[in-house]
Amino acid sequence: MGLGLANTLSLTELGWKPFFQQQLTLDEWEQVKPALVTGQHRSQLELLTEQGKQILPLLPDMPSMVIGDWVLLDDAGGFNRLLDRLSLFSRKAAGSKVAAQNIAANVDTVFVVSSLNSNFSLNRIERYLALAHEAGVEPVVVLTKADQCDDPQGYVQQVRALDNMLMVEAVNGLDVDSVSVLSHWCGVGKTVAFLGSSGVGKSTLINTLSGQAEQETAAIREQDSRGRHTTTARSLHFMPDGGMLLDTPGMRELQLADCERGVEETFAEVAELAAQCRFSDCQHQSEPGCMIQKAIKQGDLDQRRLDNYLKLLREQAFNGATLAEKRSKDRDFSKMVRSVMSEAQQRKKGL
Ligand SMILES: Nc1nc2c(ncn2[C@@H]2O[C@H](COP(=O)(O)OP(=O)(O)OP(=O)(O)O)[C@@H](O)[C@H]2O)c(=O)[nH]1
Ligand SMILES: [Mg+2]
Ligand SMILES: [Zn+2]
Repeated sequence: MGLGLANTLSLTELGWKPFFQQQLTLDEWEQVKPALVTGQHRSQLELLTEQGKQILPLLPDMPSMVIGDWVLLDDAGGFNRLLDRLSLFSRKAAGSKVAAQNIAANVDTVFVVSSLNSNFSLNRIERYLALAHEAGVEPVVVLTKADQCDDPQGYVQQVRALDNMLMVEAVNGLDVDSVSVLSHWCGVGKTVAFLGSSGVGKSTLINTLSGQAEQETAAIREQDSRGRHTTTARSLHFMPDGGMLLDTPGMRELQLADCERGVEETFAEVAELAAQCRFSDCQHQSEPGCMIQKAIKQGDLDQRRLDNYLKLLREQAFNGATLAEKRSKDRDFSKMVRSVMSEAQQRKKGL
């Protein structure tokens, strides 16, 4: 984290907004101190208040907190409570683990970073867009390594064709002038999260935008254009003129869970067509009166986009159901533990 300025930042510069202020009573405002979560470790959080850095040891009865969260501290610097969030990014934890994983809270903009090499994928970009829309955060698609690509504008057009309201920029992440098109989103008190696969140049962008070589970066593998997971933890960086940049490790797999609204919003024109199909349970394959198949035949909709829409809808529903089942099993288990314990207590008391 950029230490230089961080010690003297005001609450507004740290991203404090009326939405958070409104959650405090007048008494609280006099007695407690707001603190921003800037780093996460297994047993403690790094916080930043107007007075500077502070460590908060984690205790079992605290709620789960994530970078970008605002918490209130009491006089002694102890945890008082977590404030409601403006936005929250979460995904299904990687691998076979059945759990939701929070990525960041209270982010203003997400840069969906993708490089202009053989690793470019519209399907993957749509996946990240669904996550951003679900979180209620404005996405900007940032296409890196424009300097290594023959036709960056061709790719910009491809991404823009997904949604003509979408913001898309092609940049050379190593060049200060080139990345200046992104500074619009990185103003005072604003937080931008960088999401994307390993090796696409998230940390490189953060170094160039913040004018510091804070984050380690590493060359990608030649044969498949993929990165080596150089960044291993999320971290918040401060820009010289204000603004916070959240670096994240490249995700090996981004699985969506409980993300229906985000998928529908990302594929708004497909969802609109689906609503006009003759049958309300249309599978959009070969049913008569299917408006989606009609649009594909007329060349108005890509088969790829339909396939990805259906895939992401199925995936988020499946993962959502798995998580719900796990939660209900956990609840049953803790209920059972509680009842066994109270039986044991009653036996002890000779009841
Ligand atoms: N030519 C060129 N190289 C770039 C650009 N952006 C990043 N690179 C290079 O790509 C490699 C990977 O960049 P990183 O910034 O480490 O990628 P990352 O997204 O942070 O990767 P992880 O930390 O593994 O998730 C480095 O060698 C960078 O110098 C760019 O716009 N142009
Ligand atoms: Mg990195
Ligand atoms: Zn249909």
